[in-house]
Amino acid sequence: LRGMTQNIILIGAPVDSGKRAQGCLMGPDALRVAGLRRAAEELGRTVLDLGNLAPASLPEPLPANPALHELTETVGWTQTLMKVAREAAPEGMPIFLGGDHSLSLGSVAGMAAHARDIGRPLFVLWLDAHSDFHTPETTTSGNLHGTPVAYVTGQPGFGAFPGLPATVPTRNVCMIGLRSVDAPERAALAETDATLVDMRMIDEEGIVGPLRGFLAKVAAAGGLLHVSLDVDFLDPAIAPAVGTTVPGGATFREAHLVLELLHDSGLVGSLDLVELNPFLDDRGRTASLMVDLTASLLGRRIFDRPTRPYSAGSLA
Ligand code: HAR
Ligand code: MN
Ligand code: MN
Ligand code: MN
Repeated sequence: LRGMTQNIILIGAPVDSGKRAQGCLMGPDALRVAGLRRAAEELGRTVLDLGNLAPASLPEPLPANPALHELTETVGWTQTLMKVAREAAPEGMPIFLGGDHSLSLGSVAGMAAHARDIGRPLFVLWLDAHSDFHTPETTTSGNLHGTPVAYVTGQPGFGAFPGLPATVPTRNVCMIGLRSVDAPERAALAETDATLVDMRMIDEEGIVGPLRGFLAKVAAAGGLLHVSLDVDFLDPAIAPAVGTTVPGGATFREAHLVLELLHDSGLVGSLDLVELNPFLDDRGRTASLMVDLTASLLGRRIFDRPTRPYSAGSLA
């Protein structure tokens, strides 16, 4: 897999229904303006851009649920993205241009179906300040961008959403960058075997050790890896264009190193770029950073050098 020059399929998902503050609908176009296609082409990839999609319209709106913001539209997006992900993945590496993080309800569900289609287990790397492990029953904000990990791992309460062709076992999930986890999410996560890497662990052990340990697990299982990159994984000082800033995020170099190591692993099959709100940006710097991080994932580097091999359980 390493060095595979796989086609890139850009999938515009201007999802803005997953929370109240608006602006993520401009995300896909901001990422294009920031040069995503050119960055991929410079790295030798062939790029196909499917343009901006729209949510499926349901036969009739779902019964109003005052506890959940824009449920019908978010379910429509989930249907659309699940289908498009599954159809696109055999043709190349899908990159989902968000859009808020509720787009991952569909992108990850569709990639899990694809992984089952090709007989590999799907693993998910969640790069985010938040764990996004609420269910429609535990969320107090009603913002569905806080729920995708619970949905794709098959937690209860998602009856309004499409059935999952394949669920992702929680043991296949790794979250890195955590620093805002609500009490019900913490309680539910404690019952799982997901790998949880919070900022304190990063401060004490560095970001490389936990990442290498997870990649070793993915490689050993012959897995396919989906990466979901939320802008708020990054420190707000370098990435201001997000509605839910949380201080103390990943630095510029930590973030690039993660994406560089992911490239070298050869395991990544798909990527979400989510929560970019261009209305809040500072002369496009957050959009540009998201594009540069994607370039690191696609192999941009200063000098070629051998990467250290992963060994199962390695922590350094
Ligand atoms: N946990 C909070 C809630 O459910 C905040 C969720 C914010 N989520 C994102 N994506 N910004 O990570 O409302
Ligand atoms: Mn809304
Ligand atoms: Mn998120
Ligand atoms: Mn977040």
